[in-house]
Amino acid sequence: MNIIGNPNVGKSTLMNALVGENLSIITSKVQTTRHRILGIVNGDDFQIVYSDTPGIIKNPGYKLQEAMMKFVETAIEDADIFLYVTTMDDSEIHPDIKSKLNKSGVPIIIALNKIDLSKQDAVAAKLELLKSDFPNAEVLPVSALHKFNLDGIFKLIYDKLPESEPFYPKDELTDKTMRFFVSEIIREKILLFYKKEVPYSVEVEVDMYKESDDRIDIHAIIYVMRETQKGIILGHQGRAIKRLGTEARKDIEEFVGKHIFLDISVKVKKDWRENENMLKKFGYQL
Ligand SMILES: Nc1nc2c(ncn2[C@@H]2O[C@H](COP(=O)(O)OP(=O)(O)OP(=O)(O)O)[C@@H](O)[C@H]2O)c(=O)[nH]1
Ligand SMILES: [Mg+2]
Repeated sequence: MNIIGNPNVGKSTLMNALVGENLSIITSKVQTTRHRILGIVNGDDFQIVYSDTPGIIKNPGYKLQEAMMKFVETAIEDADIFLYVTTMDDSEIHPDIKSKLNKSGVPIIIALNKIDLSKQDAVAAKLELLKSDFPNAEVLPVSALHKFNLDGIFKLIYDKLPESEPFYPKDELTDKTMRFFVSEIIREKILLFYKKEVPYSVEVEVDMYKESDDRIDIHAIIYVMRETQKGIILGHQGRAIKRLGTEARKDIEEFVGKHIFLDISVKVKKDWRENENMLKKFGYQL
């Protein structure tokens, strides 16, 4: 059940709502999601493996973006159902993606998201257009944010699920580790609190995660590309990073349900976005 679409259309919001957990981070900025993140839902007689992906970047500008698009390519190849997400004001569907989906022979569901922002007439016209783009698809208006018509999406998916043994154990929620989710929560705060190119110049690594009975000690490293960006992340007298740490800690505590000690360092790693070894270390495939 692979979710794909252009940046910022609400793919992650939709996956989280369908899974019922905040697995993917969500912000109003494009390119929030950088990885492929699985969310697994189990019922008595079914297992749905949702796969959130980065938004499609038409012309990747650096290796990190190429690696993000690798995740999209893989998701196009291994889907047994597509959930293509778009909105009223979304840019054109990438022609290659459109033809790949249409030729795949795999069931396609199109979610026209954010319809809470639009008039009904306009929505109806857009649904018709989408039907002509994807003749074999089921097209559905939804609002991931307001949880409108998500049962409609679920029913369509359930009907189209292939017969198969479950891929994952029934108590598994995702394929990602706690370290990954902690680093994502920190990156979400960076997307929220810093402007312009800063969030796109940053990667977060959790290099220590030590759990004891009553608390978890975590150390994270924020990698930036330049010395000036380090100064911006730290802020005047370290105020910016203090706020970042406080807000991230609250969310991590909520996510893991335990008391957290969070320590964050900032390191300059010149042009890490182009560095294959660094990208591999951060979990990207090239
Ligand atoms: N009004 C409205 N806003 C929505 C809806 N769904 C998502 N959003 C908002 O759209 C923005 C982007 O949402 P995301 O879920 O991060 O979008 P995405 O497609 O995963 O974005 P990338 O990971 O950057 O490709 C956020 O500000 C969401 O709150 C919706 O149904 N209605
Ligand atoms: Mg996303």
